[in-house]
Amino acid sequence: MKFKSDLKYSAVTPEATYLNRRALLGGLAGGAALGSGLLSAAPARAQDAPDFEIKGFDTTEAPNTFEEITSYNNFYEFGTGKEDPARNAHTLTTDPWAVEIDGLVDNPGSYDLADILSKVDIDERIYRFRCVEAWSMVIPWNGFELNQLLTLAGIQSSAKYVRFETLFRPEEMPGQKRALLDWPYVEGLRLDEAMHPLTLMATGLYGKELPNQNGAPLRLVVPWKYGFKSIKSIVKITLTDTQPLNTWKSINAREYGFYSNVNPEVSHPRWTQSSERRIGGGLFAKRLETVKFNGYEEQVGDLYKGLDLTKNY
Ligand SMILES: Nc1nc2c(c(=O)[nH]1)N[C@H]1C(S)=C(S)[C@@H](COP(=O)(O)O)O[C@H]1N2
Ligand SMILES: [Mo]
Repeated sequence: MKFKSDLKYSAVTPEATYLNRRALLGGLAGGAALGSGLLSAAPARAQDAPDFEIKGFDTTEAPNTFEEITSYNNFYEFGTGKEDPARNAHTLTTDPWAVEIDGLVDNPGSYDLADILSKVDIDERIYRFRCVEAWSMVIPWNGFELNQLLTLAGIQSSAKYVRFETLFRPEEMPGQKRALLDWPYVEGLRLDEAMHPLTLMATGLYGKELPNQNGAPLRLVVPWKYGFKSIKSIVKITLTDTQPLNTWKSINAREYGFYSNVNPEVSHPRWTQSSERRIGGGLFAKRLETVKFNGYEEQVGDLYKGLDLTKNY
């Protein structure tokens, strides 16, 4: 795998110092000024600083802990409880893994994950993550921009949307033995959303291999959209000219749309989307205000010029 920058310590340093070093490196020209005294300062919790900035690709907020990110999950293939995926997902075989790419591409076929990883640039991205259920986290992902993979596949000019499918393997995914959802889980993006540099194919977090409960070995991350758009354990990608029907919209189109951009102004029919609970904040933490496009309006607002976001929710 190639790394975009040579200032990547995450793979070789423990998580605690990684966070501090990364925060420091953001404000320094190089790594020379790193001192052990500075490194020992604990990062502030998000609740201490409800204001945030997006610098480059990263949010300035403190990430959630590895423990929080890997123990509170939505992955219905392993059960509907937040703790079910961490308990059950160890049964999933993630190696070997291949992704079938078909539809409106010049180079359709089965792409071996190891082969994909040898051709893309792995980056680190600290993204805000907002579930439609109104909880949120800050997650340091590792992964590559989806546009790199789609470019390898050769996008044909008639392609307008990208459809994604999760693995269907009920022997290893016990939730798929029940008719909870119409399996396999399906998601979709408009092609310009899929090509946006923020749209990530995650392969890891905190510099470690992606844990199964987070969608190993390959999952989508679209930080300005509700979490259900970020489909896990992807085995199929199809370029199409028609809008794909995503799983949650197929179940309840009144509550879950195709776009699902984070939007405090458009309530879910059963709850407000104007605020959110940051995981790890504790029982008495103040709810945070939800921000349009989850804080990424400057980067992605132009994609939706002229679109009625109330109708296209
Ligand atoms: N295949 C699949 N992908 C999925 C889901 C799922 O149940 N199955 N849940 C979605 C929802 S609702 C959310 S909020 C995120 C959760 O990601 P995380 O567990 O890594 O935080 O995954 C999304 N991707
Ligand atoms: Mo979600």
